[in-house]
Amino acid sequence: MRNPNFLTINLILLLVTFITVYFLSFSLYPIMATNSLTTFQGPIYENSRITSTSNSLSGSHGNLVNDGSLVTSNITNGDLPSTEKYDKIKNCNPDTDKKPSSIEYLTFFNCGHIKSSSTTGDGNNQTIREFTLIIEENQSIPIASNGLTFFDAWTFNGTIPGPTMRVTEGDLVRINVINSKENNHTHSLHLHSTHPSNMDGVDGPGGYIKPGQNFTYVFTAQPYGVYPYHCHVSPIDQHINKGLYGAFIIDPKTPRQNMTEMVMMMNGYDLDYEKEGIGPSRIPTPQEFEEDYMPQEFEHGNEVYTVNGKAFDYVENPIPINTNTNYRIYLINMLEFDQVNSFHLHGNMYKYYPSGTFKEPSFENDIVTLGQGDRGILEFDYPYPGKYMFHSHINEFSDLGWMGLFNVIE
Ligand SMILES: [Cu+2]
Repeated sequence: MRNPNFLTINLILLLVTFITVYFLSFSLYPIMATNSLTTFQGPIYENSRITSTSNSLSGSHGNLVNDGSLVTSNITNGDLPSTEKYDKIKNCNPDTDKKPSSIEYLTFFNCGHIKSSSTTGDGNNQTIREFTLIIEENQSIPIASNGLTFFDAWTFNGTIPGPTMRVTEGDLVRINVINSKENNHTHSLHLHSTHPSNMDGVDGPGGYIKPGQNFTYVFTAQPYGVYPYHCHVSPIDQHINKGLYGAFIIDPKTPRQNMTEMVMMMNGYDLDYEKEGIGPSRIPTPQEFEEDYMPQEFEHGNEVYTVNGKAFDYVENPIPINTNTNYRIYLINMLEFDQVNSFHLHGNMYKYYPSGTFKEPSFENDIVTLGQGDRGILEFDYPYPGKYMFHSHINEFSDLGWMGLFNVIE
């Protein structure tokens, strides 16, 4: 006969297991429900018929800087604006197919198509934003006001830099990247910010979009800040040098102080990338010298430096701004082949927020030096009218195009 204690212990164990499973199923339910909203839709591996954007460049260099006063913002913590109201505050441009000129690019924010709102597990609404990026090779892009053209450029939606995508922290973002079937190279979209590995544009299907294929990157936007995006297919420096990059802004749920905003992306062009050969990387060791071995590496260098893609454009078209008015610049450095770049403002100081991920400025200065991919937010207002330069404080870069002017009007 079996020990009755043994039976009792078994019964108790069975009861404890049952109770645990029962309560676990309830506690996991909201998590599962939330995850279903961010479930990856999966790539669409079919030859998409690409309809190229037919909007021509407007060529308008008129009144381009928004006065930032479309909507009066009196928002405090806990009083969040509606998606529609916030998009107006952000100066979102409804014409998401438009290819802005480098002048228009300053204030051209693409906030995507809002599909619908979903309710998350915590009962809050989640805004869903959809973007389409079409990669095209063999593009001719004007890169200086003297008519200099970058032939065989590669673009996101036909411009260098690509469109400035703008979302709010917590939004569900879907970016469909289409690699045009006329292209000859594999590409990807690598976004900075926080997201799952399979949405990083490096590993898996999202890291290798072949010509004629597309991939939809899906993630919840976090944390707020200013970020670069770029293609991450090797050789990465070539895919970036060709033009595959742009700005990505995640706005905080509680809006920053309302002011006129601009994007400035610092870049460069190595126009003879293909022709550049190998050069000595270091002095050979005595043994290498004896063996007639010369250590070598590829060397590349930029011939043109710009902010927003076109050399000297803001010298010939100074940016009109007003005295005693607040301005904000989202600044990103996407310069390849040079270790650093910088932004120097004349006749003024600015508050600087590294990466834009904190609401208090880290310092006040008239120069900031950035490495490749680094970025931040500048805020300033001018007390005195007149023309003021802004440029790289590396004079080689400013002489080769990275220079502009603010025309401050009383
Ligand atoms: Cu690429």
